[in-house]
Amino acid sequence: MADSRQQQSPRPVRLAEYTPPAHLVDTVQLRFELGEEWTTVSSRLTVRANPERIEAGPLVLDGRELELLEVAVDGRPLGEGEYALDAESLTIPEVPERFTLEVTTRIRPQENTALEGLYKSSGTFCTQCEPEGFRRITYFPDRSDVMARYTTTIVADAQRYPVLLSNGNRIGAGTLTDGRHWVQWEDPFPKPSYLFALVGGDLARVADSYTTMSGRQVALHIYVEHGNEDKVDHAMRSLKEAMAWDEATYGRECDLDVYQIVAVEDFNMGAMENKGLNIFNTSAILAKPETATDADFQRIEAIIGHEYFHNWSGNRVTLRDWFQLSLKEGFTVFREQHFSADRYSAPVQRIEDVRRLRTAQFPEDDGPTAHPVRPDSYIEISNFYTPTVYEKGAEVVRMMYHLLGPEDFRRGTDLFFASHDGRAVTTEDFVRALEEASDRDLSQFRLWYTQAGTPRLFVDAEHDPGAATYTLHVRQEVPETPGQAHKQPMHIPVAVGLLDRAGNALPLRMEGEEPGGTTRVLELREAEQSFTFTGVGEDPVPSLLRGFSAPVRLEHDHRDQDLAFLLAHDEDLFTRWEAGQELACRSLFRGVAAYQAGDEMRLDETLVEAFGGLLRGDAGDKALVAEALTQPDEGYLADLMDWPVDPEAIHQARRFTRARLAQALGDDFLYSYQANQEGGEYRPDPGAIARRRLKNLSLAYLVAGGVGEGIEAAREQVHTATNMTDRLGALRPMVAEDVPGTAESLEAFYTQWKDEPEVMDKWFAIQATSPHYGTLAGIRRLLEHPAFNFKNPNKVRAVLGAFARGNPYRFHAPDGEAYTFFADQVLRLDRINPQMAAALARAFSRFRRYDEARQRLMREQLERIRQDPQLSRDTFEIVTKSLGAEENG
Ligand code: B3K
Ligand code: ZN
Repeated sequence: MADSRQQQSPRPVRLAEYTPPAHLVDTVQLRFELGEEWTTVSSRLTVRANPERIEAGPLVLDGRELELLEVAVDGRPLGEGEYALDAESLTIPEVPERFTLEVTTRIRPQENTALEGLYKSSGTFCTQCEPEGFRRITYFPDRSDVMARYTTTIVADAQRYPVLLSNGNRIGAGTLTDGRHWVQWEDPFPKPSYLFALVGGDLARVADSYTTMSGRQVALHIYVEHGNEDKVDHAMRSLKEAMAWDEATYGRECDLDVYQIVAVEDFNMGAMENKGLNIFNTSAILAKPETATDADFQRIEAIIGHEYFHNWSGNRVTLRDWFQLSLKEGFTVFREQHFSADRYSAPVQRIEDVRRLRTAQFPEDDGPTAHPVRPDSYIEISNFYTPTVYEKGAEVVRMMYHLLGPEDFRRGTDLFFASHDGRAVTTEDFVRALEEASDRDLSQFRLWYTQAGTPRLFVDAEHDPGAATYTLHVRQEVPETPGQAHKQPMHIPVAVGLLDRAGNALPLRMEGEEPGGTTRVLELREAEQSFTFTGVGEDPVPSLLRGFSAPVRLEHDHRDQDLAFLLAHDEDLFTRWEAGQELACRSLFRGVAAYQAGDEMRLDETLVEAFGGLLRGDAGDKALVAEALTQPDEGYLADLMDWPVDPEAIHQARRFTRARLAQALGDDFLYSYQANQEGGEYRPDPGAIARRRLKNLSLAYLVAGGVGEGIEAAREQVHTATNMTDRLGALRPMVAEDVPGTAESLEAFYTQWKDEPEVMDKWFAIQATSPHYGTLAGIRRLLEHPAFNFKNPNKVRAVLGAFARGNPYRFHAPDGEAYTFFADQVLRLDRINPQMAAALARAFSRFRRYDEARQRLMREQLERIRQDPQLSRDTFEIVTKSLGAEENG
């Protein structure tokens, strides 16, 4: 069975056991004969012993689920006794110093549902090789520190597969007499096997071009299914923006003659940065106003940018081994976030980055699968494409950016790219380049790569009116995480400011220093440290962790009034938002306590005033106002709640608060709804996006509050909307509240959009996350719906992923039936797509955060999954780690 784990437990791979490859490969010639029953892959490699190794020893190649047809060394086919095969490798004991190796294998892409290696997505052949998919195509040293030059010939039926693509430049093509044709590609850049890509299908091409800063022409080709040509304008524009941004910001120029992107419907993640041939999930590329929301437009631009930026951070300079994954991912996410901040609003971008970090990474860092940004070991590397490696990794790079300042950071990245171009390196090489370029000592800072767990900061303030000093006492604690009991104090940049009682920012001065600006970065290095500001006559309000200067959990006992004050006055827009969220969380937790005690829930006046002030104020940045008015979600509240998490009380308190706020501020929400209407053509520019956001947020509140005019407006808007942002902006709150007319609107929406898979994903997700439609019975119905497809990851994410993550109230229903059902789905999916199954299984990993009854129910399901004799390595790792931490206490 695909990927099945034999009875014994798989052995972890450890960073400490890294050794350079025994053999290097200089050139790879591949020939693919794509067929309906099978595909034949012939490879010809020039191999030599690695001079860095004293003795190369036998040649060991990785390979999984391959049918070996022939293997030859220097043209001589090997007999049976001359090589050894097992489930994961091909070993040739005796090989010369230098030789050519020829291998022919047969694979069945049309049966590949794991979507790793070569597979078919709606009739199109495509590949996904990162991290270890190439070994499902042919036998090869499938590791990122083996870099070679590839020439690829693809042969296929000319009618069915007119488009045949691979990395690099097209150097030849022809037709065969049997109705097949061939195309040959040559990639001039040496690359690791994980960046190999191939596509074969009947696709439409949209072409454009870009002139680089040195005047080179790069052809830009985006391939989509016929009929989707009208949905790539935005992606194409975004690509050109990204290319210009990387030139201006990092001095990085595109090194290709042709940059190709292909959209496929079945894809395990968003997109993949294969050299010169990106492959994208359709959901991460296709957009037109009628079918995509503002959020989709922004996400597409970010992902297009992300994959493009990898051309330097990842491809030109690649990874020595998979433990270094954050070298490319953390850095590239940071680059992507910076790009988006420059394109839209920097503070709003920061808020969104932090929200993602807190909802996905903080819980991971605080649970049984916690691991450092640079992990020490893994069972299945596919499980390590995590929020920690990506998002926390980006935070780590961001902290260095701010510690060094933009100029020195740029000098550092220039040095990094120049000294490691064409090589496979480590996070250590990156940090060292930044140090060399800046004269900063980052030795203690490196702990961010090796220590897991989110540091907690406790801040106490002391004002001495007599001496006119203000002292911040800061204490840090890094919590214990699996395998790391004792932690060292970290180097943490804490940006702070002080406000006087009129709301003015105070110029900051520390003992023996000239007065500086109004923001000061305190560099915390000890477990406990105090920082004293002088010339502070009146007791100020501290503004702490401005811009979220470090990925930590900060605790300071601001009074509610001080939070409202910061929300209204702070010059740092992130901190304003943060104060509003903290205020909202406090109010919500008072509601939780009341609900649990059976008392009446009450709405806090401070919150009503603060929110009313935001709505009525003439705050320039509407996007920021919308962010501030957005309630923290149930998952985030669960993460903040002391043991045991009570999903029901959280749900009820949040629902109550939302409805009461809407009632208390009904006129303001109605006014905001009307004032932010706009006619004219849809444009995804920052101003229009912000207005729609505020308008639809107001609408959602009104619907939640049962305000008649709001419900009417939503019913109307869902039909009359001319873009998907507004249509969903009305439908989503209707489905969340199940107001009269919802079922009809859902049906009408389905009829209108059933042929648009990306739109259907939204239709599924809003139901799966609704307390009314996302009940267990509702989820079962969605899985049986004709538009659902268990083999399509987008559909699985839209229903099962959305249910577990976005509907904790129903997922954690006390009878545990949803748990049993969900575990059934994990097991069913594990046979089809282990990566996706492992991702879903994470829904149970923090079961210890819940009450005894729910714990027992979830543990039972984890045990049941673990006992499956055919369980994949992917799911096995997640499930055993989840249970293991429980056993170890
Ligand atoms: N590098 C890919 C992720 C590959 C994940 C493989 N399971 C996409 C990205 O981060 O750009
Ligand atoms: Zn990436």
